[in-house]
Amino acid sequence: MYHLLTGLYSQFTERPNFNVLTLGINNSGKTAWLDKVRGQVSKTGTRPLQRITPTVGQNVINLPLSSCTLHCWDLGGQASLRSMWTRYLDDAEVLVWAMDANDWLSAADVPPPTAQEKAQLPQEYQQDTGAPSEADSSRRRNEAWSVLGDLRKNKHIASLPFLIIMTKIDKLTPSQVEHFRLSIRDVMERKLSEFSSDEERQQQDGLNGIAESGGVGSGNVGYWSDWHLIVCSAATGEGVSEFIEWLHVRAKLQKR
Ligand SMILES: Nc1nc2c(ncn2[C@@H]2O[C@H](COP(=O)(O)OP(=O)(O)OP(=O)(O)O)[C@@H](O)[C@H]2O)c(=O)[nH]1
Ligand SMILES: [Mg+2]
Repeated sequence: MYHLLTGLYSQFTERPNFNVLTLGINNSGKTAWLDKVRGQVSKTGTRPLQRITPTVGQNVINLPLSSCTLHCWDLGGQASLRSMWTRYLDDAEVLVWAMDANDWLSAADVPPPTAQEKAQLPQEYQQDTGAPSEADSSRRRNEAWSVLGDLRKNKHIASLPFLIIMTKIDKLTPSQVEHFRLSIRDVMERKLSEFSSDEERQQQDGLNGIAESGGVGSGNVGYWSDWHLIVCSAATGEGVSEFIEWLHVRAKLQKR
């Protein structure tokens, strides 16, 4: 009887989990970001950024909120580890995709900082060597987008609410951040619509083929209509409230 009652009690009092799958290529800032969010939600400290090492395997971060627990999976993003992601896809209820904002500056037409603006940055970002070269950034942008395109082929993933986090904005000057905020959403909108156009084309090709063969077609055109973008920093905590709020609303919609 005691066990029955305690079982019933915990069934009615336990907060349901909302599974947040956090992915992105290596060095995109997933672990540092989730550590910052955890630190702010639980009001405990965070690890110094220099002590965050590449993830080999997975981290699980539970963020208890009023109506649910955000159960965040943070998986290693190195190329050799990405095949492991497939094990988590089916149980995901939202996809968070991390990218380093510094890799997207030229794509968002953000001008380089003036010498005066640069002098206001923390010492370690003032040398030119601190910023990634355009060749590196371009390679990482293409890699991130191609990996995301592969993920989108999974129909369950493509049907989920989708949150892009643009990390490490503390490395930018205030005017760069302002510029970035103004233009990056349009850049992403355009990039995401390219996925839809490709899929539409494929669906159309499929339908043409079907018309000839008499079969039934399928496609995932129009997915990721519920998407959002947050610019954030694990160094300053910028974006933490927006991140929690956006996820909490999605969790409440799904769990009611
Ligand atoms: N300045 C600054 N550095 C950051 C920030 N976030 C992460 N970093 C640094 O970037 C490096 C990579 O961050 P991680 O959080 O390990 O990146 P990850 O995406 O988890 O990488 P993998 O685990 O390899 O997939 C770390 O050494 C951090 O010190 C940030 O917001 N600001
Ligand atoms: Mg990591």
